[in-house]
Amino acid sequence: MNFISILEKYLPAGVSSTDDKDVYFALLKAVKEAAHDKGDNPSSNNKKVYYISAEFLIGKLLSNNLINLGVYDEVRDYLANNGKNINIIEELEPEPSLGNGGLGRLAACFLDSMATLGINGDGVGLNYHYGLFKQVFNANMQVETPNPWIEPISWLTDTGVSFDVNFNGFTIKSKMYDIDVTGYNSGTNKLHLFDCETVNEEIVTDGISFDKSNVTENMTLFLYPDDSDRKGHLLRIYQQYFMVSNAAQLILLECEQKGYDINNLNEHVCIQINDTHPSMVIPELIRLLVARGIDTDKAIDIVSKTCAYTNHTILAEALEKWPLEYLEEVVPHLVPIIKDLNDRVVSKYDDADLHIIDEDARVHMARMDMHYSFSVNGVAALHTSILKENELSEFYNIYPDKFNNKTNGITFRRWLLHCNKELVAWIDKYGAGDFRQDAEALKKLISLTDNEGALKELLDIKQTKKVQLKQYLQQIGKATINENSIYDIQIKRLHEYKRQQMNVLYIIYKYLEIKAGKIPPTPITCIFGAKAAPAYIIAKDIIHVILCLEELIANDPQVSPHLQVVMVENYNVTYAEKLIPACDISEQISLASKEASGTGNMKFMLNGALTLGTDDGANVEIHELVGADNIYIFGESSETVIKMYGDWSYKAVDYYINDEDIRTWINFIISPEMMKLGNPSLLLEIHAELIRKDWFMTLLDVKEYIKTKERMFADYEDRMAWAKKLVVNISQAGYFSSDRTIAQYDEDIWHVNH
Ligand code: 26Q
Repeated sequence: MNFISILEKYLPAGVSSTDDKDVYFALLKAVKEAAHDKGDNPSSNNKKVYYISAEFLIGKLLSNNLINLGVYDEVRDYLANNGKNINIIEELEPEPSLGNGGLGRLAACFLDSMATLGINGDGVGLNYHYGLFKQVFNANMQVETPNPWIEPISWLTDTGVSFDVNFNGFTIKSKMYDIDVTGYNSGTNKLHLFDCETVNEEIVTDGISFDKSNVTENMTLFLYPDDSDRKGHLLRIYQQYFMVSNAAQLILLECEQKGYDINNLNEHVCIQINDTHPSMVIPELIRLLVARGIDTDKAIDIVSKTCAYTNHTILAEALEKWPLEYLEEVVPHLVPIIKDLNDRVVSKYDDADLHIIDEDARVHMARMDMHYSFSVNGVAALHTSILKENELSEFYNIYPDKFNNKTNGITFRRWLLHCNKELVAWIDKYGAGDFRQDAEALKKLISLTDNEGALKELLDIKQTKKVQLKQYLQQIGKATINENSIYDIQIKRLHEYKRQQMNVLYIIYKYLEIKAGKIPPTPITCIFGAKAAPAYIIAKDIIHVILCLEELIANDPQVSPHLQVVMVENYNVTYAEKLIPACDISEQISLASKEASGTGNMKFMLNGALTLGTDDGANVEIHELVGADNIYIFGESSETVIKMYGDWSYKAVDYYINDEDIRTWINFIISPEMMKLGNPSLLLEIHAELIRKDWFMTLLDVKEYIKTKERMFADYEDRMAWAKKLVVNISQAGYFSSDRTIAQYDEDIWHVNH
């Protein structure tokens, strides 16, 4: 049946006399029906991949699904002919916040690409009712509130599937909900989100507070609740085990239903472990196999051939290490298995860095993954080489064949077809429309660097997207920005290593320049979007400084025509879809060696923004692809940075003492004008942090950063030269399609279609 006929079934009163929200619900139901009608991706090779992840930052699903089903234009026109605007209807969909940032968004892009490539593969995660949190600003500070997203009619389908998950002396029954993952011109896959029967939304009081020890009621309320204390840590372990026990039981159930012999599990199943959050799937699956009569050695062997691990970070503090005592309290039945896994390692290797359980009785989850998986991958070339040579070198030495790189990617359905239809029309006009099937077809655009007409059109498209963003920010009452300014954008999780604080120092520098009468030729709008983890004090301080600067500058008539700061509230996927196409300058300024890959960098490049960045993560690969003339790279190299950590040679205070400019900028944070606007103790805290600690070496790179940014602004003035650089970036962006990434996962790791 054609899509409009399906839709009309759900609109008994006709579109024009149905209110917009009900039109949205009708569209949702029609999409679900069409997704079902398309059928599942077939199981070729009798093998299936399960992508287990604590985060799936899926964003709104309506438009994406309409695009993937190939009916977007038809639906838009049908609605328009009946007096409805698809953009307004899209806005009515609540966005789930089932992720923090890159890792969760990557998982969502991967689901889209797996479905598109016809790979039989599902996602498995948790159905957090309130997601991460919704960010609200109050008195220039972040306040966390719940982000409810599940409406009576939603993308979730209750499957009726339920498993018992046993904890220490009690059992929780799960409920499995599915979300359809509609591939682009292909079959449908599933995202399985597990919930618990006894979850109780009522226990949340006062923002995002709740009784952390009431596990039967709180299990699936929030993603990563405040883990600053013991109860928070225990809850994370409860959630993780709940996720992986359900995943393991589902996997075995599906194998049994298909009549597979679980002795050959690895021939039928590949489990991709997304960071260490699902690592307990290893001992859990061993436990379940042993319970089905397989002997322990064999069970360990099967599981090791079934699991593959992806590492997303080299920050030591983000590598999970759980005290054995916590595991004893939450999952005592896994402890003997983990100890056995460790004993096998200890009997083979003396090197304590290889042991799963360390001398302080902490369980290193990543080490368990590396010993008992067949594949270990990093997420960008530089990241993987740092893992091999530095962070995980002991493991690389014993398992060289397990290590491999899979440079991240993004789905072009959401990050081009959906968010930038104007640019798509331009790409089509110039003959690169094949990018829909083959992202590398964008390379055909390279000849346009000599086509003045095409270059002008590209600049016009950018202008259109800038105006659209301006209108949106105005409409929601956030800010009035100048569409004739340069849009300089940094949107990502708030973290010191990403160095939003360095961008802050630039703004202070520029503010003081303008005060001194040095007016930039084109005004500058600095846009930020970021959530800070609720217990991450310094990150919250940085948000505070940004918001205070926003207010200070907005109220300064001498500066505000030339410089504006806007920090958007509750930055999320939907916001990204509006910000990225409007951007001129993409800020990717992490301390070299610290950003595993980055994926925002790829989205900006694809949408015609130039990167201002360090040679870090996938920036390195962007740099190689576009060449030094088409990217703005600054800062110390990853080798130098790694060396400086090794010999403790970085001392922030020396920069503060020896460099008058740096001292001026940092002191501005606690200037009378800032102290009057902000909370003095928070401003003093971040001021002291930058001088005394600055663990991520802001002051090392700040001067070169400012110099490079100034060069970039000067280059912006030559509009045609700038447009040429945009063309080079867009034409080289094909490599960063997640279709390429997923094809590589399948060829090298999963072997589902290959
Ligand atoms: C760990 C322990 C305790 C509590 C929380 C965590 C935790 C939570 C979230 C650790 C890590 C994360 C998220 C990490 C993340 O988003 N990493 C990003 O992954 C992207 C996809 O590979 C990369 O592009 C980014 O470079 C990387 O930062």
